[in-house]
Amino acid sequence: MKTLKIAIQKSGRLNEKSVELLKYCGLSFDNYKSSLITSVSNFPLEILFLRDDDIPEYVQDGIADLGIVGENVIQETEVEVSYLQRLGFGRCSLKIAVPNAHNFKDVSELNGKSIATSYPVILGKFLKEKGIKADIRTISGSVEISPGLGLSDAICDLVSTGGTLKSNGLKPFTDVMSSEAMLIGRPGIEIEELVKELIQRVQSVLRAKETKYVVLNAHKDHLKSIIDLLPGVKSPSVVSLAEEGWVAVHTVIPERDFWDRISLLKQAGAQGIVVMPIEKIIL
Ligand code: PRT
Ligand code: ZN
Repeated sequence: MKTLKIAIQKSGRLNEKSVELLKYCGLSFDNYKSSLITSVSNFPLEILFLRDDDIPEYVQDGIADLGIVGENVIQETEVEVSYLQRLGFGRCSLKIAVPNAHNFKDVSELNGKSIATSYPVILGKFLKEKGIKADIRTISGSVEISPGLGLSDAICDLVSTGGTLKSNGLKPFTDVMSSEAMLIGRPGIEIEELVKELIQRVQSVLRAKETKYVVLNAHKDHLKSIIDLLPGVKSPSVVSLAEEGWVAVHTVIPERDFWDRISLLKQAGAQGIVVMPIEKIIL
């Protein structure tokens, strides 16, 4: 049987979450920090550990069939790959930032200015779209210090908490792109059965992360108003309790409006609410 290869980041911001996702997919493998490649014992898959910058090209060229990497890196390397699944981690945005003292109001004010970045391709396209002629200075790291050193008027860099900008006396000016980790594949590979199986596993893990399993007790008199508050899946299951007139309701609740829904359920008469994480949801 064919063995697939997936490339993930060896170390850095996406490594831990990528390994965790593959483990949640039920894949069993050793994750030694020193190894560059490891085999999955219960699925025909090998995992390659690489620098994130190399992953898109490895996938495009077929050295790896699949990869997990930030959208920012994919777009910067301008490769032809299939976007198979957004993964919901490694979220950040690529922003142009300027020194706090600047009072820029409009992006057109970047005309004639210099902007330091490690993302010259993405920034170049953005500026072209906006009809702005600026001097892009490509540097590979510590972009945030360049205005302070007098090397550029502005920067274009990834931001997550905004702490790095703040501590360097910079403020965000305009968003260039938002990014998150993405499962990518060699173009056309998504029709292969093994790949379909893996994508299905990934999706079942992601669905589970977005949902909680909830069990609550209620008097039968409150059951209708409680059920009216629950999302329209096939659940809930309603089970009689030993105490006459009482039931236990089992259901799933989306993470995004979890607390609002729980408080409405309590107001409607729910008691003894137990909340559990879900490992997988297979449709
Ligand atoms: O060694 P390798 O080349 O594999 O890793 P790397 O050092 O190039 O990348 P790494 O591990 O730093 O980031 C991997 C991916 O994580 C990026 O390509 C993004 O898709 C994603 N990501 C998410 C981020 C951030 N958030 C992020 N905040 N990548 C970098 N940063 C940096 C940013 O460049 C800036 O220096 O963090 C700083 C800003 O963070 P805040 O929280 O202060 O705003
Ligand atoms: Zn990198």
